[in-house]
Amino acid sequence: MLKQKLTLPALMVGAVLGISGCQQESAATQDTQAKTKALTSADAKQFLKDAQTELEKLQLPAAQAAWAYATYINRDTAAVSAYLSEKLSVRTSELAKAAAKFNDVEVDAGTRRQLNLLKNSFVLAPPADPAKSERLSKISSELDGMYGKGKYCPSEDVCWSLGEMTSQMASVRDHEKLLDIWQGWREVAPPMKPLYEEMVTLANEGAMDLGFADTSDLWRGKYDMPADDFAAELDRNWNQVKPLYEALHCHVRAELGEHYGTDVVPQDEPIPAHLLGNMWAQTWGNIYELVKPEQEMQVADVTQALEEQGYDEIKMVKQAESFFSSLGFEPLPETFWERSQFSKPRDRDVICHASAWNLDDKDDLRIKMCIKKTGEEFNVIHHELGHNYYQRAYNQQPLLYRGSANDGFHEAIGDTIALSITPKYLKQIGLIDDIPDASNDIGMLLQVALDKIAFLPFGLMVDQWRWKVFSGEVSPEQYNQAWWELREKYQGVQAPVERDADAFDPGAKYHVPGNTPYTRYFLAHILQFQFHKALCEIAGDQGPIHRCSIYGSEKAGKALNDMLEMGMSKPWQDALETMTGSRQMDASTIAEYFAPLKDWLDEQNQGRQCGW
Ligand code: X8Z
Ligand code: ZN
Repeated sequence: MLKQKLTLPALMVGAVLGISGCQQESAATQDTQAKTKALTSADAKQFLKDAQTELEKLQLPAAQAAWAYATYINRDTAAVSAYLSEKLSVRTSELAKAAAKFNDVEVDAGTRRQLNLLKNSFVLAPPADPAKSERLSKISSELDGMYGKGKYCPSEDVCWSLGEMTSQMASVRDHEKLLDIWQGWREVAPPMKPLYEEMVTLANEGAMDLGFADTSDLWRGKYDMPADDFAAELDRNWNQVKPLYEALHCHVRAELGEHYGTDVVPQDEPIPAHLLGNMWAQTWGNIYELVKPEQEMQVADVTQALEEQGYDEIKMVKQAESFFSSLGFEPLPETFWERSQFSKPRDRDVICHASAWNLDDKDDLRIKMCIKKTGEEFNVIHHELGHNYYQRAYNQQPLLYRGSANDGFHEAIGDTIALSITPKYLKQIGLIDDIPDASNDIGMLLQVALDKIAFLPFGLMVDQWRWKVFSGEVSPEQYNQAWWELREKYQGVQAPVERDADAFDPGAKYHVPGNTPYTRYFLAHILQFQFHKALCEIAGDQGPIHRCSIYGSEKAGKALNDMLEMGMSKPWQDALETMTGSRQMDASTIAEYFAPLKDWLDEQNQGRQCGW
């Protein structure tokens, strides 16, 4: 993930955490002085300048402490990281409140935007009461650590990390074993539940202090449009792709029924969540072999190719870097290679969930991963580097503009590049020998759809749940039930066994204890196809978009960079228009990309009972 807490994203280091009572003078003093005379636009500009200088100083140590904690979870790194994040968070909140003094002052659009961004920058806003903001900071850091340290011990002398269980979920085909792993990992979550409840209350208090109705209102208010209009935009895009998702679901359920038996996979119910090749049933590409077309199809096996070509973790990252270089981006700095975490350390707990970091808003870029040598992880590496190149592209902007146009853009860049990992590209870099001809396209499209289309309803439902939790529509007693209702409604996936009364299954997904908003990934899965299409056109690719690779096109690279450099200086609609010519997020490119697959799925599904 983009460590959204770390860039102004950097402001959000503090956003999640908080300290109080910090006595920095500047803005507060100015406020008092300013009261005596009418405020002007020049005052607002000066206020923003001072605020950004001050926050910049608080960010670097907070980011360094957060890195130390994430790559070495222990008591001391937890304490230091929580402390420094809180300092930054509380100061940001004080400044955001002080910014309200300019509400009625006439200022230019850019100044107004920066004043608003200051207020909107939080993920979890700290309450004004110092004891409470300190508590919020500690809970947030503890939840992160609980997830990072999580493991499942099926017997006394065997314990599995999440990474090990992830590999098993991908490859094991015995449904009882899968169920054991699925349930075992979820034991990490019940102890999180009381902390999560407390956190929701504290964060809502912080949000209300800033003038938001609750944390959901804060989260939905970051999209350059009224919160309710944004929610409607999500629905509109989801409805555009739903027929394709439903067709994919129908086919996959039928094939799983063939494999496991219809007593395990009833044909008129949601699919049991442990059979889809992924711990959260969020991407299904790992069960391609179970659902592939009967007719023999040549589909590139990147995992196998990486192994055959002797790729190690570093070589995988270098290969991803060279894609960006081929577009005209500068190579990553030497410090990236020295300071990143590429592999899982053997001697300590770390947060393995992939993330990209920008510590100093200059050149201290890093990724933190526990890379496994698979095609799936090769894509994740591109995803993470997309964050790093974005961070570097906007580092000339003022602090408050150092972020992506909206958070979906940040998540979409690396994925856009990864859509260009087509057979044509794999041949160019020597990973495969032959490009399969068009008669194999259904195989390739199905493989991509199992990851990208299957993901969409998951990408949507996680925050549908959190928004209800933050707004109080779902109470703590209903947390788990509400989670599964949404899983069924959107994904057509169900819990494979009845869940215990104390189960807290949302806590077993990184972004919930990690407090990373999730709608961004839904947006990214729509946007990346729009970006890919636009860049393919700019690159002059003549073929169908699912076969296009922009590798080597400096023209496409320039167009991409023009958008990245804007950071969040303009509404996201402007950034989108710059590169694609459109001002709307729109799923019709997805329909175009997968059109041949949709026809094929509809054929397969004839006579089948679809839906749940
Ligand atoms: O968390 C991530 C990235 C880091 S921003 C690896 N993703 C989501 C997830 O793993 O749940 C990428 C796609 C969805
Ligand atoms: Zn990400």
